[in-house]
Amino acid sequence: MISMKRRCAPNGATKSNENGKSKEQQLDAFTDPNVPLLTTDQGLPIPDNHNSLKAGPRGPTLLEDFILREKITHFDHERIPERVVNARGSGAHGVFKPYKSMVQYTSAGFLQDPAIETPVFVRFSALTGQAGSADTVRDVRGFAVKFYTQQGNYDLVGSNVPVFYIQDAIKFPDLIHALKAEPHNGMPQATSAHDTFWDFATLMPEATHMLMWTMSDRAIPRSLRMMEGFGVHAFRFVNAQGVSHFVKFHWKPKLGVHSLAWDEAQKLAGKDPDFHRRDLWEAIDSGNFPEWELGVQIVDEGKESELGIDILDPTKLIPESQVPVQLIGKLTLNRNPNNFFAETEQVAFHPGHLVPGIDFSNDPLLQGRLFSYTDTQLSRLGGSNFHELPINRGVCPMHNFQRDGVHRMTIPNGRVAYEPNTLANGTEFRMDGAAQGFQSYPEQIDPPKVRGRCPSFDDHFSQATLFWNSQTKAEKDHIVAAFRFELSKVEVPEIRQRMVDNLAHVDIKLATRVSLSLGAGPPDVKAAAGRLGFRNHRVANKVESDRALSMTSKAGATIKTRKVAVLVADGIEPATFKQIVSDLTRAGAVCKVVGLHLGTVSTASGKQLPVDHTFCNMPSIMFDAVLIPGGAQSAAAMCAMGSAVHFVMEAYKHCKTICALNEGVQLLASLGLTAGKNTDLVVLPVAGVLVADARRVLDGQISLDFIAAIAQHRHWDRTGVDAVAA
Ligand code: HDE
Repeated sequence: MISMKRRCAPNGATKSNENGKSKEQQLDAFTDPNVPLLTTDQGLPIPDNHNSLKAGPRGPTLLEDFILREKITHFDHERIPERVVNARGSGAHGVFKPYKSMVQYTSAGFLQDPAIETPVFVRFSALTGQAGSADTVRDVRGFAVKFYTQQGNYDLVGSNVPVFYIQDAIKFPDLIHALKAEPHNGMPQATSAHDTFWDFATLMPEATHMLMWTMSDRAIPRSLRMMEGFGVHAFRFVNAQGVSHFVKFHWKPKLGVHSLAWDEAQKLAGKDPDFHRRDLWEAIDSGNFPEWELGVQIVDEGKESELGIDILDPTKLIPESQVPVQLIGKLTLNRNPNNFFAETEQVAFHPGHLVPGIDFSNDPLLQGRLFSYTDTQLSRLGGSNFHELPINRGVCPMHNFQRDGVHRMTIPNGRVAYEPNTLANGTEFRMDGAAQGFQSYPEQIDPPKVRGRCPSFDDHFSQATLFWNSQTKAEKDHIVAAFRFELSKVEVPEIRQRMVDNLAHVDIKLATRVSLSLGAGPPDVKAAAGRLGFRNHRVANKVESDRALSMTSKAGATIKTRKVAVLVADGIEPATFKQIVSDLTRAGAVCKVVGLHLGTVSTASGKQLPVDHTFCNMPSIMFDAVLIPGGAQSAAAMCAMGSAVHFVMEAYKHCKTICALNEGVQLLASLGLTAGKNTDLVVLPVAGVLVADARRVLDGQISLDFIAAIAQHRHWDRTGVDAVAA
């Protein structure tokens, strides 16, 4: 039996630098060799791929044209059902390496030794929309990682929000039906801003904590590379001695956690629906490999009751200030897929793909997921052999007597497809309850059978309040604005009122601010508490606020891969900006010259400067910062160009860093940021708006200031942005 003969070290770990390569080599064997010749599926060379077989040059096409029929038939069946949730996604290959051995806590082979490099495939996704929906919609993002370990595939199928909307799997179909496009008219696409979602969410107060997250900027990430990931549920680490600890998983991005502005996200959905996919692809393609550190919060078995929450409740998190996150390894995405369909679309994750040393908790949401993920592949990938698709194959030997089924690819040997047997290779495999392979944690369970929920799940608001208390002023403003936006799309006033009343249990100021723009009545705590389904046995939070819940605590301080637009027109003065561009590039930013048209612009000294993009095809929403160089003629020309003025106003509105040099400051006049005229122009001090004359450019100070300002990502506390008409 192959399973008895695996050539791997105890724990299944093979110490070799080749581990990381093993998946790549395996995929190579399945990759199209690009034969320079067109053939049929059977390998018959095709004589002519432009003309079908006809009865005469002007006659009807013949049914016997098997080449035409084969091609059209294959085309007719190109589509498979998209994922029922998380349909919109982007993937990449990479590797994971632990920083240290976790042997104290888990026997998982891939976490035993820093020398072990495990290949991974990661798929990021958005929960709500269809496969063709826009990337930048307000939504929770999926963060699914498949580790191809020497003990089998381990899938960590998480998201960028540490909690979920519901507590029990039985409500998942209801949640998704309420969230997705409404069934009668198929609208709206990829957004929760409609009646059915808020109808459901307001009747399910347990959703309130996650609503706070999805109404926050976490739900509109600047980049998939700049968001945290969470395993959400409590899992178990189990060591070789059988000792179990609860564990919550985190992914911490090396680039910091950053978001878009809501107005920007909505515009991007139209101007570049592939914004996140493109950003991930381009970063990997240019060698800027995204990295995350794997973090764990470990809780001793038996001590979970001291947390003040029920660790099995997926609507709760463990504050990092209560149980610090230990960083235990690093994930690097270093290769784009060769083929979107074969890899990103056909990859099949499953929270039940475990390795020895990692086990489940009894979280009732997780328990339901354990059924769903294999079941859904039967219709999505067409049968029970989806594990044989190249992207889903493990890199260690696999053997069992599961047999046949649609699209079986492996060819089993011999007459034996059962166990125990003596007819195969003479070895009888019989290990009832033996101590090898995966061992389920032998948790003591002696329960009555109940269809119900534990009262310890009845606290629905305390962590929503904790989240609110942990936000900065700007973050709170954005949450209020998001609630107002979403609820203003809700047509039934009673639903809007219900949400306002529920929010009163989170924070009365929040509820009042939301109610004001909705024409709703004042928040009514009692009305909310009187409604069916309302269960609030509020517990006191162990911490009042937690800095880790605010994105500002995770900003990072790098400008690597940040995009900077250099605005140009004829008459531009290159001497003023070339040094800055080279300083920014050295710091890792990507600078692009943007003008009215492609081709070149003439500089003040009559040279030609190539233009990368136009104001139209790469508007400000596709950049992180703007540089307006000097040059009297170019500044005057851009001031007269609506598209250039709009570019600057929009970047300003979205709180981006803007740096204007010499005469370039004239472009800030349209923002009302200046006083005086021409040479006497004075720019009023505003967060993230930098101006410089030739002297400051030469001494290099402006480059340093510009880099520091871009590294802050956005200047969210910039005042008066609502007054900007862009
Ligand atoms: Fe999923 N989920 N889910 N989910 N989920 C799927 O599996 C499901 C849940 C998550 O990139 C489906 O292969 C149920 C929580 C991600 O391919 C499906 C329940 C979290 C992905 C399914 C949940 C997730 C999925 C659809 C409640 C965050 C995309 C296609 C009991 C921790 C994986 C598929 C990828 C995908 C079911 C709840 C994350 C239908 C029944 C909570 C990231 O099986």
